[in-house]
Amino acid sequence: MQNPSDQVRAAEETPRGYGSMKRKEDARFVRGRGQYVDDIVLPRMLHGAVLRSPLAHARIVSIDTSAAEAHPRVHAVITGETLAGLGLAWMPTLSNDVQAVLATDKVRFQGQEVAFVVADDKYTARDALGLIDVEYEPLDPVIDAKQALAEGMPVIRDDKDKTDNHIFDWESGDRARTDAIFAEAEAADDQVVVVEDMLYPRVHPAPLETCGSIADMDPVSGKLTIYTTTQAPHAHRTLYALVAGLPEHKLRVVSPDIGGGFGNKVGIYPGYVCSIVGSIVTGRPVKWMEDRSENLMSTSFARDYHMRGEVAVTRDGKIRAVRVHVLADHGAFNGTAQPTAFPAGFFGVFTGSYDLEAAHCGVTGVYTNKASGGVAYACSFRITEAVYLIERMVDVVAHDLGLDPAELRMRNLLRPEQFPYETATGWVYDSGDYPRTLQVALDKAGYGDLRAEQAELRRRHDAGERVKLMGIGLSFFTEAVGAGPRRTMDIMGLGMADGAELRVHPTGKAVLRISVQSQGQGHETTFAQIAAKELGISPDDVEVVHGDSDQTPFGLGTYGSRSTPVSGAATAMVARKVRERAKIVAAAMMEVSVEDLEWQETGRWQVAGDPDASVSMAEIAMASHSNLELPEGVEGHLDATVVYNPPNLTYPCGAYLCVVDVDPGTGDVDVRRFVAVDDCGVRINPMIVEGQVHGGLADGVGMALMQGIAFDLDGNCLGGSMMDYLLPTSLECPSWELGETVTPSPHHPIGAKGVGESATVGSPPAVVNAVVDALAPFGVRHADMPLTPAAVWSAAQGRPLRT
Ligand code: MCN
Ligand code: CUN
Repeated sequence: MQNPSDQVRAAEETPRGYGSMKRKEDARFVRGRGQYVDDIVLPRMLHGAVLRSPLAHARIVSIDTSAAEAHPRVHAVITGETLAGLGLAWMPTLSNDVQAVLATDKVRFQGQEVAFVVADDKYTARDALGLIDVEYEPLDPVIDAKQALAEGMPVIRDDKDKTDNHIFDWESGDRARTDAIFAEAEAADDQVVVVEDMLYPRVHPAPLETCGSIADMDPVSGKLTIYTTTQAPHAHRTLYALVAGLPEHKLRVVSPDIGGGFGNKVGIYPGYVCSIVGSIVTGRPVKWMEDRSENLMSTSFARDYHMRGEVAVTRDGKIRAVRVHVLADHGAFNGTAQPTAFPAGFFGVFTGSYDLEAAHCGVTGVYTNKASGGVAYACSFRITEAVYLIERMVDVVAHDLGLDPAELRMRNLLRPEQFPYETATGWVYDSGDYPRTLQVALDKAGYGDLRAEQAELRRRHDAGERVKLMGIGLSFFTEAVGAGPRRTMDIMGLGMADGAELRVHPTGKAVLRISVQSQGQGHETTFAQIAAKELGISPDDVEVVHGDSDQTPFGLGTYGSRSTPVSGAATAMVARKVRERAKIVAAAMMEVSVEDLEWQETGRWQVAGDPDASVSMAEIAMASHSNLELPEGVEGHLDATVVYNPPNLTYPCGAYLCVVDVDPGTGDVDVRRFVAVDDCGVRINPMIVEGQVHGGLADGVGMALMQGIAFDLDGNCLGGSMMDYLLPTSLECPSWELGETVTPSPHHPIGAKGVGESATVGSPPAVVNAVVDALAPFGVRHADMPLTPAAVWSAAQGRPLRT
C-alpha cells in the first residue's frame, strides 16, 4: 500500500486546518449498518419486476397479460398501454428527447422495458414475467454507428416523425482559422499534419449497487415518497413534479446510502417511474431493484465516441492547431446527462493542456439500437473522451516526429504565467503549474532510468531474445469541474447552483444541510471539515445532512465532480456568514465594538491585541440563545443559508505515468507501475482525495485493458454480465504511486478544485500510450481500447482490431 511519507508533497503552501481524518460514515459501513434502498422495508410493501425486450429492434404486435394477471400473488400488470392512459408512456430525457417508459409501438434496444409486474414478493414478480406473452415483428437493427446515417437504413425513431437516425450536429472553436493553419502546415516543409482515428468504446459505470427505488404513495395525504438510487435528489423531485403535475411539497425524494454511482445514477430510469405507477395503482409501497444484467444492459452507458483527430505541428514539435470530428453513438433514446447547452458535454476542452493557435471540433450524434445514456462513468461530461483524444494524439505526433513524448509535452504545456488562460474553444482555465506537475511525475518515476531500461530490453528483443517489452505511457490532463455557472449551465432549465444551510445549536454543535448526495465520496466527513474549519470547532461536532429533499436545500446534485467546487463553496460561505453573526454576538458579550474583534484560527473571536479577551464559538452559540442584550436588528440564534452560483468551473490537472510489461507472444499486459501526480488545489482531506484517485486509476486500467459493452450484428448485448464485462481487481492494479502539486483555485472560497473524476479521466490514455509504446518495435502507432491480449497480439502482428 501507499506510504504517505513516501509521497511527494510538492506544495509547502498547503493551508492548515484540513487533513486526513478517518471517514465518519465508515463507522456504519464497516459494521454492515449502511442503509441502502434495498435494505429499506416498508409495511405492506409489494415488489416489482420489469419485462424486457429480447430483441434490439421489433414492432410490438400484441401483449397478452391475462395469465400474469390471473396469478394469485400478482397485484398488477402494467404495460405501455396502461401508461399511455395516464399520459406516462413516454418521459422526457435529460437531453430534450423522449424515452419510452414501457414500449408501446416498438422496442428499440435489447433489454428495453416492455411491462411491469407488481407482486407479493420479488420472486413471484420475476416468475410472472414469464406468463406475459408478447408477439414481436422483428425489424432490421442499426448497430454500427458508422452506418446509422447511410441511405436506406431503418429509422429507429419513427415515433418522432424522423426520416433518418440523425440526432444533432454540434461544433466548437474557430473552423476557418483552424482550417487555415492546417492548410499552411500541409504546404510548409517544416510542418506536418498528423491524423489518427480512434474509438473510445462503450463502457459502463457498473456500480456495485444496481439501480432501484421504492415508491410510497400515501392515498390519504396524497404525498408520494420515493426512496431511490439518485445522485441528484432535488433535480429528480422537480422533474417528477413537472412530469406528474404534482406540487413539490407532495413529493419527497430520499436518496439513502448509495453503493457507488459513477454517473450511472444521474438519470431517471423507467423502473423508477414504474414503481411510482405501481404504488398509485395498488395503493401500497412498491420496491423495484434491478439485477446485474439489467443494470449493464439497460442503464446509462458511457463514451461510444468514434473520433478522428488531426494535429498541425512544426517538425520541431510545436503544436499549432487541433481538429477533431466525432461520431457519437447515443443509442435508441438521447438520454445523455449534461448541461442543456452542451450536447457533447464538455468535449470542447479537447485542446487539453496545451497552448494552441486554433482548434475546432464537430460532433454528430446518431441513434442506434442500443441502450440510451451517454455520459455516465466518471467523465466530467465527456472530458474522458476529450483527454483521451488529445493525449493519444500527442503520442502519435511524438511517434511520427521521433520526439520524446515527455519532451513534446513540456514544449507545449501552458505556462503558469498564462493563467487565467482562455482556450481556443473559449474555456477559461483558472490556475495551474503544468510544467512543474509534469516534472514532479517524471522525477518520481525516474523517467530517464526507465527509458534506459527500455532501450536495453528493446536491444535484447531485437537480438532475438524472448523478453517482455516495456512501455512507458504519459498523459497530462486538465479537467473542468464544478458546473455551473447557472447562467450558462442548467439541466432542463434548472440552473446549476447549490444551497447550503447551517445551524449552530446552543451547545456549539452544528448541523449542516447540503444539496449534494454522496455515493461513497465521504461528504459527511469532508463537508463537516469545511464548516468546522470556518467555525473553529471540531469536524466531529458538525453533522452533515444530505440526500433527503424534505431536509435539505435545493441544489443540482453530485456529478461532474461538482460537490466540492459548488456545494463545498456554499458550505464555506454559509459558515463564514454564521461566523460573522457570531462576531456581533461576541461583541455584545464582551461589550466591545464589532470592529475591535479579530478571528483566531483557534476558533475564537478575540479583542485585537488582547489574548485574554476572547470567546469561543460554543460560548457564543449559548449566548446567542440566551437573554443577552443584542444590538438592534440582530435576532439571536446562530444560523444562516446561502445559495452559491459559481463564477467559473474549477480546473484541476494532473500528470500520469504508466509502465507496462507486454508479452509480445501472448499479448498479455502487466501494469508494473503507475505514478499519478494530481493538482486539485487545496485538499480538504488528503486521505479521501487519494482514495478517489486510487478508484479512478483502477477505472482507467479497466477501461484501457478489459472493458467494453459490445454488440453482435443482431444487437445482442455482449457485455451483460460480470463474466463478460470485467472489473479490474487488485491483481490487475499495481501499488499506486501518488504525488501532488497544489495550485489553489483563485475564485473558490477555500481554493479547492474537484477531484472525483480526475483519475478516471487521466489514466486511460496513460495506459494505452504505455502499451502502444511497448509495441513500438513492431511499428505500432495506435490500437483501440480495450487492449485485451487478443487486441495487443493483433496489433503486434500489424493487424490492429478495429470496431
Ligand atoms: N475532496 C477534497 N479536497 C479537494 C477535492 C475533493 O477533500 N480538493 C473530497 C471531497 O470533499 C469529496 C471527495 O473528495 O469528499 C470528492 O469530491 P469532488 O471532487 O467534489 O467530487 P464529488 O463529491 O462531486 O463526487 C462526484 C465524483 C463523480 S462525478 C463520480 S462519477 C465518482 C466520484 O466522484 N463517483 C464515485 N468518485 C466516486 N467515489 C465513490 N466512492 N463512489 C462513486 O460513485
Ligand atoms: Cu459523468 S459520471 Mo460523475 O459526473 O457522476
